[in-house]
Amino acid sequence: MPRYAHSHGRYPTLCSAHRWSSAIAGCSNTTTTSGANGPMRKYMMSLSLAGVIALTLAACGGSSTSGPTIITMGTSTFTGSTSLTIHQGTTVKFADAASGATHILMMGANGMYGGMMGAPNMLNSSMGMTISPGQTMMVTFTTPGTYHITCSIHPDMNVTITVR
Ligand SMILES: [Cu+2]
Repeated sequence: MPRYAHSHGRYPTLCSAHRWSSAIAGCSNTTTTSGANGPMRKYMMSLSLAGVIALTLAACGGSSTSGPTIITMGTSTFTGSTSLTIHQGTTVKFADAASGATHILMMGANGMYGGMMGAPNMLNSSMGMTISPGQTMMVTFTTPGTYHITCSIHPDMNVTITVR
């Protein structure tokens, strides 16, 4: 990705959103980073802004290969976060609660299919991805973009995944 794709320096609000999503995506968690690099962070303060940005990006990129992000669903709703930002190549776990209902997830919004270039194949069809109670499906997002996913059975189920 472009070196300054996240624009941490210029858009602090984007940065905090990014850090939040990074924790979910398995990016280096803030507590661990500050704990392990206490003296390092002090040193970073004296570096140029560009240097800090580069270090931040490096820290994030290095951990983007860890565990999958999880999207959970119950009987007729997504029960966890419905807006995620992940690094490209991240595998997202779609987990249906054992007490949940069958869901048919696909690209689109409000229960209506809407294909999107670059979306994972298993979601990019009006047939959708059927997920039964207790089932977990793994979907890898390889192409940057903003993807809207809905359930054709439950139009109120909408989740947005931003891939960077
Ligand atoms: Cu559903």
